[in-house]
Amino acid sequence: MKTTHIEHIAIAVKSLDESIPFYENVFGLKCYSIEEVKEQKVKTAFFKVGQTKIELLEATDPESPVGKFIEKKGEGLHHIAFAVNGIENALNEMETKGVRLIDKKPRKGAEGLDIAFLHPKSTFGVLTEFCEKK
Ligand code: CMX
Repeated sequence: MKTTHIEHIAIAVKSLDESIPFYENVFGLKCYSIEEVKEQKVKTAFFKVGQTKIELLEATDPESPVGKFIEKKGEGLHHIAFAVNGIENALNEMETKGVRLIDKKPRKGAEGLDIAFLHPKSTFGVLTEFCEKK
């Protein structure tokens, strides 16, 4: 498996309307895209820092993964996403190595990327995503 870089770091927030101005006015970053990912019941906002993106996540439903996360843990770091070459092979390799997969097959995520999640219980407590731009 070939991991090329950190594609994004995702932060769960209660409100994009509150957090976007903070990232722009306090950290001096520019939000270049806001996108709803209906399947994940989430609204996303993206910022670029070099090659890596910051993704802010606001739940559109309290029963969604991000809604439940905020209810349980509050706002904060939600997941880290690695860009990989050959996402299907990477998932097969993870399964062979005993890593618990949330997604056995890649699906479409924000920005049209193929994405798949690994369960935080088998990655030292960090929800981990693989991404590939096809
Ligand atoms: N990071 C670390 N641990 C997490 C976590 C996260 N983001 N979300 C949940 N957990 C922990 C829970 O705290 C819980 O731990 P304990 O049992 O020690 O309390 C454990 O994982 C299982 O949690 P759960 O409540 O039983 O299960 P959930 O129904 O909350 O599901 C998870 C957890 C990770 C399987 C689910 O959130 C998921 O499928 N995530 C992948 C999809 C996703 O996160 N989508 C949103 C982002 C989409 C995008 O970026 O486009």
